[in-house]
Amino acid sequence: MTRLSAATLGRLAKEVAPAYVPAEHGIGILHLGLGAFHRSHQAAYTDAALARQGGDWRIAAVSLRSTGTVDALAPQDNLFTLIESGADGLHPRVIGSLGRTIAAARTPEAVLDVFADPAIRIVTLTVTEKAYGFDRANRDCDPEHADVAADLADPRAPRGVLGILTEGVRRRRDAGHPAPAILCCDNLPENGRLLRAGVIGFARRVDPDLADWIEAHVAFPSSMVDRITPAATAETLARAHGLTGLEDAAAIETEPFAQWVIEDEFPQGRPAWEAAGAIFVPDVTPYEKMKLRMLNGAHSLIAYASVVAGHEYVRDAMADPALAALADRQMRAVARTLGPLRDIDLDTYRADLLARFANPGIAHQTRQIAMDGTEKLPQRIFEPAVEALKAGDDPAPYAFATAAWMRYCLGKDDTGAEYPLNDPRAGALQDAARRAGYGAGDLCQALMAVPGLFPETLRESVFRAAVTERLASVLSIGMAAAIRNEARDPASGPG
Ligand code: CS2
Repeated sequence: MTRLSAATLGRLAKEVAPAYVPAEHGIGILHLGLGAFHRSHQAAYTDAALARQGGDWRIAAVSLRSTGTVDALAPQDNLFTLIESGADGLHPRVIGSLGRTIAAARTPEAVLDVFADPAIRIVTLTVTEKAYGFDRANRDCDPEHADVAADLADPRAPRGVLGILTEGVRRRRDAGHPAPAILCCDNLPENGRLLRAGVIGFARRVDPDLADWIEAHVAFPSSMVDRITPAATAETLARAHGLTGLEDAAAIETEPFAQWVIEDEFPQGRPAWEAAGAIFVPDVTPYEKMKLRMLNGAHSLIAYASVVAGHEYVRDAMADPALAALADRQMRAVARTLGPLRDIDLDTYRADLLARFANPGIAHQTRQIAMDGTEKLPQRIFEPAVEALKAGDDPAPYAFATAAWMRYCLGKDDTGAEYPLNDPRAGALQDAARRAGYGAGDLCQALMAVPGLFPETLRESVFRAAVTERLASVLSIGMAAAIRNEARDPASGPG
């Protein structure tokens, strides 16, 4: 078998190979978090930008924890196949924008060396919500987060995200180089502003002058990112081989749809990401809210209901008309919490989301989406729920999603099969669930009492009663039947 590499690129069909010579372009971006999503999204946008406008904008991508992806990419000159899977079949494309990959666990110093290189003009991040160590309520870093604590104790040899950003920027400042723009691409509300606050909070604790310098000199544009990208499987790799004729240990599959809305604050320039359709706006917040509440909010509902009811993939969940109706109902409800958006019709956006979730070519595991609920639910479910309650809107959709998550926290599906609770606060959730047992009122109360998770308004009687009622139903008749009942209830049906 012949493996994908710079030397074998010539064997690819013209429309599959990069439309530029990757090695002719220098590195201008440092990326933290070399997961499938980075490769299907920012790497693909940058690839299109290089093809369209050239420039020294290839990416040095860092895997913070694992080494597998770096090892898979190394023999391939960091080339990989991106398969777009949609209604009109499979479309492979080889992405040439990764110029270098680094496994931070093996060579942490290499990350800081690249950071300090003045050729790096942008640092991007997809590290997942929980990796940062934010104290979101106080717009600060959380000194008790394991990485933050370790890096505060040893700030010159950081291993966590805020520590690396702070130390990287310090080295740039001390060398007299301008700071790079730092672009957060994780699903967090006002992600740029939050990251800015986290980095400044961290820097303030280790070097107050540096904190002032960051405040004055570093741009943290916010961005909304979107592309549904499941983790790659053995089939993905086999499919890539079949489609391109070259073996690829780092292939990934994604949907045809992609969206990137970015605040255009790049003092040292940026790739022509608009070549692949990125939109530049002065304020990303309304787009972010739309995406987090409609797409991710519905995803979370589907994930918790599905893990308990036994749907492995989102597309299976969408084949259950009652669950699809509840996802639709929730999206209609959250749409009422959003203001108007230029160029976006929310009804079309919602219909497109339902079709994207049902895409038969995408095997997106509901367990993957169910991970880290305590980091995701606040912006996806709780914030819009608070706004809906204030506006006198029906709390039912939010209450059902919350009840589904609470039922999921019991760690056992409706057949009794156990699964691990994958959440940074799994310990607290398990304790609460264990203490409360299977009584709906007690379970609801115990999970609502987990510190800092539920906003006060939701812990009060109206919402709590709405959640308890649904949780009681899920616990007594099982998730599948409770979904059917909920979808039938005319008082809370699609409006
Ligand atoms: C998902 C997201 O895992 C999750 O929580 O909701 O990863 C989702 O697939 C992406 O945000 C889509 O852009």
